[in-house]
Amino acid sequence: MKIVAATGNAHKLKEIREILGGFEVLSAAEAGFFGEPEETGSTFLENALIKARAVAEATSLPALADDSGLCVDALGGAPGIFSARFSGKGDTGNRALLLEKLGNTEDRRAHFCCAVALVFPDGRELTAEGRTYGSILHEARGAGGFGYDPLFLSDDLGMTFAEAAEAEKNSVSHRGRALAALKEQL
Ligand code: ITT
Repeated sequence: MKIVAATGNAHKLKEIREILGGFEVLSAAEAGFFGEPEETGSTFLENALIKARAVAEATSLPALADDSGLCVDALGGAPGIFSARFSGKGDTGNRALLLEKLGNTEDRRAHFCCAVALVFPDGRELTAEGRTYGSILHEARGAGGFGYDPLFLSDDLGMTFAEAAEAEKNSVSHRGRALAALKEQL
């Protein structure tokens, strides 16, 4: 089955392709979609549906969107759905702002959330969610992954997502778990 990944984030696309081995996953650009749907939802799931619906409608192909982010307990769940836009200065700025906001806070617990939506051109919709738990380090560790990965010490792996091999991260990540749940429905 051919699926279009409704994302402009190349790191997400790479992980989605690895996790969904067996499906042909086109990038949005490969499917001729260059828009950036506005994420006006108030939950990960609403935003995933907004992105997937826009791409399914424009390309007439099944479209898969991922809306995800980091929720930090001591920050009341922030940055949450605003994870990509937290500092306005990309991944490096986002990590710096997170460390600044946490300062020496002792409670460093956090989790990643991921909502995925698969929308078919005939209007059928499948959704699933995944979470993964860990804590925020005081400084970055590891060179892999993207976003907040170097600061996120995974409870499951005992290392940061940036220190983990790609397959290790995918086996316990919020994205891996959400897509596994979606695959079961398929
Ligand atoms: P699209 O909306 O085009 O898919 P985006 O990067 O804007 O791309 P989101 O709005 O879902 O996507 O924001 C996700 C942000 O959450 C991402 O930019 C990272 O900062 C963070 N994030 C999500 N999953 C992550 C992961 O596996 N590792 C590290 N950070 C992650």
